Amino acid sequence: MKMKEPRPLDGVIWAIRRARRIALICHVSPDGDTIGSALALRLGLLQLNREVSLFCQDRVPQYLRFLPGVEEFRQPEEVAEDERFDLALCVDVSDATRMGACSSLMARTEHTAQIDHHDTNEGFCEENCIDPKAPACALVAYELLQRLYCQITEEIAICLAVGLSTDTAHLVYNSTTPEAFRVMGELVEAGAPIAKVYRRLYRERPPRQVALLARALNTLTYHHGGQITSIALTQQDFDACGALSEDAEIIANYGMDIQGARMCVFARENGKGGVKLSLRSVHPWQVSGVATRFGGGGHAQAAGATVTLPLEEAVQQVVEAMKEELEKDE
Ligand SMILES: [Mn+2]
Repeated sequence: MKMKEPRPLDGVIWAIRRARRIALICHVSPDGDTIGSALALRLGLLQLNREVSLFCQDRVPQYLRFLPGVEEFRQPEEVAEDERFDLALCVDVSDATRMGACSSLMARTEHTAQIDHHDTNEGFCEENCIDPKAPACALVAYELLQRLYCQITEEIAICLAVGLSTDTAHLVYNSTTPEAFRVMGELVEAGAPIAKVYRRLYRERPPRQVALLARALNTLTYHHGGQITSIALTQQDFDACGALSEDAEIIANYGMDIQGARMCVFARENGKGGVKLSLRSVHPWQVSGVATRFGGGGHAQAAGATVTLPLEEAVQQVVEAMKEELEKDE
């Protein structure tokens, strides 16, 4: 009899079945997908009477702190001297360096496994379930929880809905599969408050973030007949608003929301003498090549880099590079 191909999740399920103490690890600069998926897994694994620890190198951003269990997150340096784990399970971590300081936990653990959806993931754990077709890691987490016969409670549903919403911009990106809609439907059935998720993730903002956005829009500049736009914020802008670095995440897209814009750059002083660049483009134009020129990288339509140049100089150089990129196609 021919052996059936092992399902990609089988190895991860086996690793969980034989583990008692499990450490869930999120990626640096955490987003809703890594945090939501890990929180959902924690709740599911608690149903299976596992001891679960949650780790992330960076603090969970404010806008995700409404999620159940979020207060359980620890930074790797908070781990007790004698703490050991049977399994480290990485969640939405595209490569080992994306764990940041959490990689130190790997030395305290017997086995390693991961679930992820980045097609660049080369499988750095013993057991790897990587589904590049999944628009969010939350979809893989959902399947895993079902395969473990966990009950999808209202709390689990809200965590997974946040993960799925984050990576698909509430189910509107090109990557959104019919499966993603079906799963979101099931999560809503399980009690995920989809309107609340939408408001918390995309509408509601602290006043300091609105103040920063106002300053950002004041710097909006059109280049190359409006095909390129730029936004630039100084450290002084952040200080004046009492804004945090995470408050700037939403700004990059505004340069892209303008009719006729094909590429945009959002540049901000990073407080360490450098400038952080966020680049965006409208399909089919690509900014990954521009990012590479400045020592960065990323996706075709969303990329970034950090440079050591004065703010204005940085913007000028990126705009020049973008012009060259656009002229290639003309
Ligand atoms: Mn993700």
